[in-house]
Amino acid sequence: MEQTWRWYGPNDPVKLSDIKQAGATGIVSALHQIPNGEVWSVEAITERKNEIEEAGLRWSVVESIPVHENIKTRSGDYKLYIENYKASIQNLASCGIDIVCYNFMPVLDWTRTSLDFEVEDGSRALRFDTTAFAAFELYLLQRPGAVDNYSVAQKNEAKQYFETLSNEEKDLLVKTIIAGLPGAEEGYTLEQFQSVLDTYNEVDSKILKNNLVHFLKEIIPVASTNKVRMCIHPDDPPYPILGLPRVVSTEEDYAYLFEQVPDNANGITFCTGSLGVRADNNLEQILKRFADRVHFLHLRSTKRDEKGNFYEANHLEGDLDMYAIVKEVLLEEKRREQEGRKDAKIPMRPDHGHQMLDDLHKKTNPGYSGIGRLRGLAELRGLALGISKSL
Ligand code: CS2
Ligand code: MN
Repeated sequence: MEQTWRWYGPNDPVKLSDIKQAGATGIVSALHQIPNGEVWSVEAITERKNEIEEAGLRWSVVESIPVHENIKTRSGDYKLYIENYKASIQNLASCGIDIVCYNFMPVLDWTRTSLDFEVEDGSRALRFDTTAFAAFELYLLQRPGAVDNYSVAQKNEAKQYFETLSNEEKDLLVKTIIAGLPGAEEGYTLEQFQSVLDTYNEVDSKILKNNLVHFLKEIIPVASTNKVRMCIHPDDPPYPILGLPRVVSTEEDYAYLFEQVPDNANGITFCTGSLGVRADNNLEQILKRFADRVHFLHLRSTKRDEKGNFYEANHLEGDLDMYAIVKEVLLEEKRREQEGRKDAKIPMRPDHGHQMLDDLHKKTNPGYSGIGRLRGLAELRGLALGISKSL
């Protein structure tokens, strides 16, 4: 595996020199300053690339070129945005950057209800609490239709929880959910948020799936000709929320996308933390089935309970068997080597990490503090070394 690290660019509190000390060799980055839908110019790409290379690192993966909302709903200027997307892929290819991660989640990228959940050792993790989320949409957002998505018991529990919240806590919950986590390019106010949700009134999962396939049929041939591997990140959490459809959550979802657009440039960002939230997702099976199109790995773990709440666990703990996952990845890399594939080394990053030690007193990007990810990367690196010696 190529050890990589997500870097948000010059404003990231974690510097390229820190990343080097963490032992990563590859950088995962995006041009967050460019508004969604616009073309990434060769100049802007080159500037970022040079900065990374001057630090002795390599820009291995783009995460993400955001997909404009109009493409997801197939409305407005979606045709222009698709053309722009193709141009960005071509420009990246001309600069030698050939792996692009993206997602197709409506409105919100990854979603949590708490960014500072304290785990047993005193470090802080990101958490999704179903009751808090219900309280948000039932009583703060007051989304029409939300009442039909919950049982009487769930509504009562959400109401009780809501009544314990101070005004500051209410504001924080709203902010946590809709103000945009790092990597999500858009943040909203409550009013704006409801109006964006409304743009999906006519878009059910069948339509969203079609829109995704349509998008893939447009961009994958361009990626393929330019030798760029596209990798779609799964939904996080991997089930519908806010009455919005979700179409990249399960093995079947992926199977459908590859059946529709078989080119190997149509690949996966295998994010164990996202997929692992569903008890019915068999991660080892998904990985085995689609191994040859896993172009990028996000390794982390989550711990869920019977109510669907989950928090981000330490990388080698939680619900998933990281040993089995990493072993399967290393076997796939061996297969690729034997086939003479140039992409035998798959870029991997410790997806998120806990806020811990000195970082508890610093302003950090939620999930993307330095020390927690350093711990994650170190553990994963050791695990991989141990397994590879025994293969
Ligand atoms: C998140 C997302 O779980 C994750 O990786 O950090 O920001 C993710 O990177 C994007 O959804 C991928 O497009
Ligand atoms: Mn991820």
